[in-house]
Amino acid sequence: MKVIKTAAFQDQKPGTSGLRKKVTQFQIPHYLENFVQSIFNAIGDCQGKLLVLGGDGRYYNKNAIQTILKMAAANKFSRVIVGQHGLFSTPAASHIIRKNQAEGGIILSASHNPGGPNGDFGIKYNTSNGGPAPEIVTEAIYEISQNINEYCIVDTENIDLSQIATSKIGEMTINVIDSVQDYADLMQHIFDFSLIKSSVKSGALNLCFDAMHAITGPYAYEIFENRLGMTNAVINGIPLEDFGGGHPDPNLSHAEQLLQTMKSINAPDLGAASDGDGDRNMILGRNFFVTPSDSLAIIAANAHLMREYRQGICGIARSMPTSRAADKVAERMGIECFETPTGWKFFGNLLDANKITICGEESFGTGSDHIREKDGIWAVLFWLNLLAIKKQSVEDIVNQHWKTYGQHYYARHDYEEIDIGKAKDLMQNLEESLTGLPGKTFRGLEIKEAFNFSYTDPVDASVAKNQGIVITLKPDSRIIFRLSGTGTQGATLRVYLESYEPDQTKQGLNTHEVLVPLAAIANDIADIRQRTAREKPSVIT
Ligand code: VG1
Ligand code: CO
Repeated sequence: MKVIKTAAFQDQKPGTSGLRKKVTQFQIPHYLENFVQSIFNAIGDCQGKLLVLGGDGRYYNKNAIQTILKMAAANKFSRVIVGQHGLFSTPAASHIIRKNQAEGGIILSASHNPGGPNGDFGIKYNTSNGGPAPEIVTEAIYEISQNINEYCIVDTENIDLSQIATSKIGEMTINVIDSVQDYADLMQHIFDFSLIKSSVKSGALNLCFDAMHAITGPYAYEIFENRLGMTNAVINGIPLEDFGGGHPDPNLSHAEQLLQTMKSINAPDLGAASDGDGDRNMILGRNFFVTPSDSLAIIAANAHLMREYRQGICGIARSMPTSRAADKVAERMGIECFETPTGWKFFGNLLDANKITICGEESFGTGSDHIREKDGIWAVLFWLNLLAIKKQSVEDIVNQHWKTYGQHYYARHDYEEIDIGKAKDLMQNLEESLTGLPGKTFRGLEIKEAFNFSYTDPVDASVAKNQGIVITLKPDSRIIFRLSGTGTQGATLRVYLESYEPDQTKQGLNTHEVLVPLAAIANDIADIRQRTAREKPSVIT
């Protein structure tokens, strides 16, 4: 074992979901090691403990895995469970941590950010409940990283991760396990595979799943093709270190091929895609897009039809910028709907305390209490199971939902890679204007409230401040502004627009057109174009 002297880096502050930086940054000597040692120091005594380790297979995954294994041995972990080839999707890692009652897990991923030598890399620590470390833990890691001056590592050969086998570094056992099996079994336990299978067999149900050359490929082949018999359901299923040069973000801008398929004459009943690390999902019907916020609400409204949730759900949670479609479902069910800050880490306490069963975010994330991460394939299976039960099209299911609950027109406008100083000024300016806004009318719509969202966790009373600027307008619209916490270049301004429409005759219109006035008001209030020097958003989802 070697103790290596190091100098601290001052920029290792985890964001919305772990530490994300350019690969080139992680390649700076000691950069990765410093952060990993900071995680281990935050855990405290690692002696005798079990760690789960895996990543989404992006460029630098292989190098980082070897380093972390050698550091885990030096820090006296008794055992590490690693996915074969160093791979785990984020939801699979969450499940493995829970199933094996591990101390925690390290997930290597920058999720939906592009990969490759010039792309992004990331590292995230999950605690024993299988969920992303809460802020109190990420803050502790960050603090340690700012003063770290040494780390420990065992000087040894690289470990062979290509075979399912058990090996050792000194005293520490390394179990290389199948990355897919346990997760696929969990899915089979939750959903009615025989029902889905018989619908598929009768020709009444088919799927196109776009793995975007990311981690879900192997999971999708095993679950959709092998276990459910959906031949040729998976496209872009071979994981690549640079995701084939693409942007592994399942949305209308990046899942081009899938979109074309869903617009074609032979479109399957369900189209879906997942992101780099497999926790996101996009749901499409034939020539029809389901907003993630609607998907969350529909999943919540229909959960009781699934075997796993047949007792009903105990509560729902959504992140603040997510549309309030889920709130309408909760209201009718007489259960609570919690509004949390952006990021899955805020759902953990609610799930652990049995306050919620279903949760989700507008950013293509849905999940339940089966694990402590959002889960892309779970969401696709939910929809498959729902289609098999309802024998209706995706579009009909959504239309019916709107008739019952009303429609929340919704879009997110992202201004990516803008100047950090300008982005901060914009937010600062907005913040300062808040008190003067209520009562004012913009383009015929009166502002009701204007505030900076802060959250008090109902379980441990921890407080998260400055989580985004919320503007509510009469009769029932919202505009939300926040800066992204996952980007690695400049700043990304996210503007979320939502307008509620209970009138059935005004539902199903073109979302973009319906939201034009709100987008204009957002610009009036925040002076976006002027301040960002951008004519329009870089991405609309
Ligand atoms: C984004 C999304 C957020 C999500 C996070 C991690 O964060 O908005 O809802 O939880 O990514 O998802 P931000 O701070 O950039 O808005 V993933 O699939 O990238 O781990
Ligand atoms: Co992700």
